[in-house]
Amino acid sequence: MLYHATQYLSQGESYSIRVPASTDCTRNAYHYGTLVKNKLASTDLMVVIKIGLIGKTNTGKTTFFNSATLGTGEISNYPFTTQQPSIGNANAITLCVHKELNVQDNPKNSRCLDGWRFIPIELVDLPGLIKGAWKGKGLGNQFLSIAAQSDALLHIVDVSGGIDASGKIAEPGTGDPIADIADIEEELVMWYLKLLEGNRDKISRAINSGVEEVAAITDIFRGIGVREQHVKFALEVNKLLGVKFDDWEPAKAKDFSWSLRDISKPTLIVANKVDLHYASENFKRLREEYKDTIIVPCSADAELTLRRAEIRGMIKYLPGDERFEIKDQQKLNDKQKWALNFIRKDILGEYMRTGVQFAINVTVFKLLRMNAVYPVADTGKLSDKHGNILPDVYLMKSGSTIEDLAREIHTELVKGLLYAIDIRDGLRLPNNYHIKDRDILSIVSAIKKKT
Ligand SMILES: Nc1nc2c(ncn2[C@@H]2O[C@H](COP(=O)(O)OP(=O)(O)O)[C@@H](O)[C@H]2O)c(=O)[nH]1
Ligand SMILES: [Mg+2]
Repeated sequence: MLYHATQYLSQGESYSIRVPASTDCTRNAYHYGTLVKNKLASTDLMVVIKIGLIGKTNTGKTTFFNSATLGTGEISNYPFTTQQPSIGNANAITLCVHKELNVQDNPKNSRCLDGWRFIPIELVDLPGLIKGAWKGKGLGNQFLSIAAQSDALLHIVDVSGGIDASGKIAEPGTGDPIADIADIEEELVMWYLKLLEGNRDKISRAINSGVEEVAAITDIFRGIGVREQHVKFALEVNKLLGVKFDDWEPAKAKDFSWSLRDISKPTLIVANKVDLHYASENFKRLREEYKDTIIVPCSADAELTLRRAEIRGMIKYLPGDERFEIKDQQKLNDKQKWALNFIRKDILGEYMRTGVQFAINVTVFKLLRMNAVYPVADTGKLSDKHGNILPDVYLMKSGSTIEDLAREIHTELVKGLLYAIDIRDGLRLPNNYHIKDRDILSIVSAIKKKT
């Protein structure tokens, strides 16, 4: 049986996303990161995390993208099939601190729903990668370059084996998701290798003129998020430290590229289409094969169904939830009832959740090791200088300090930075204190108190 719930809840609607204009102006501010930055954040320096969706054609990337971005704003001119990358706004969701503090919040750079904070992130939907993309096939270079500029990647795979090796829809059970993952990985690694090999002379020249090897190699990859520590680590694991760059064997260069891709671009595998036959067997095989990788079982189609039903007022559902409530059974036709029942029993019952929101949360909080931190200016009211309570939440990488936070909020703030106050216990925290998840902090600066 081919389950396809969205068809029952989206009659008369095309796949292109047009969300009803919202009265909440912040909702319309989504679409591109610059917009998010300009309209949502109260500061000019907020970093928005970018997550790229990669995978073969027909694995469900666009369905994942549509479900994760539905309800977060309008995406204009959205094509039926993806010819070019689309950027949309999704959210990382974390328990809001307002309940613990027993206050009513006025979120500014995020939203708070039922006690959960929705923190904007960017999702990039890329067209399916084809074999030979690294050689420039099918606009391969452009797509790989956009993928490489993401902070992390979600590798979407059809875990039902419902596509063939070239990405054409096939009978579930006939395709091989494990080989599909390897094919896409190969494209990415080859692309890193191509950048390295294509710049051999440049790297050699730099090293010969006195630039350190690590710096010379990092320079080539800097535009795609590679940092010196990534290069150093990739050299180390391949025992290339101390080996002269000009003497690298081709096979070693490929191993190095593989490590560099792995280290610099955290990736999570999304085992999509768990609602189809053969998915659970393949999912087990996938887990065996990729023991060191986080794999999230997912039904993007089910998430799209639930979010659409939510928007139409049929059900009460928060993205990522383990349950939903039907508001009025009378208003549903038999097929809609059947679809929702199927999701409740076979997806939420089996896998706890549809996996879309979970995959995003795991990427942000586990893979990228982000901590959610709430800066406030007024330690008594827990507000900014305009009286908005718990207005902003920042995602800060694990290891970030008070000084990093001050810099993120405003460059001026860091100049006269004195210390921060931990709102929970009133303690003064030194500028090198490592921020923890859900910290609520007030930064004290001699120059100006900005937040
Ligand atoms: N059964 C099922 N079908 C899905 C799911 N996600 C996507 N599809 C279907 O797979 C096909 C390809 O999806 P699409 O999102 O366009 O894939 P893309 O080429 O990777 O962007 C479409 O017919 C989708 O409806 C899912 O979770 N379950
Ligand atoms: Mg697509």
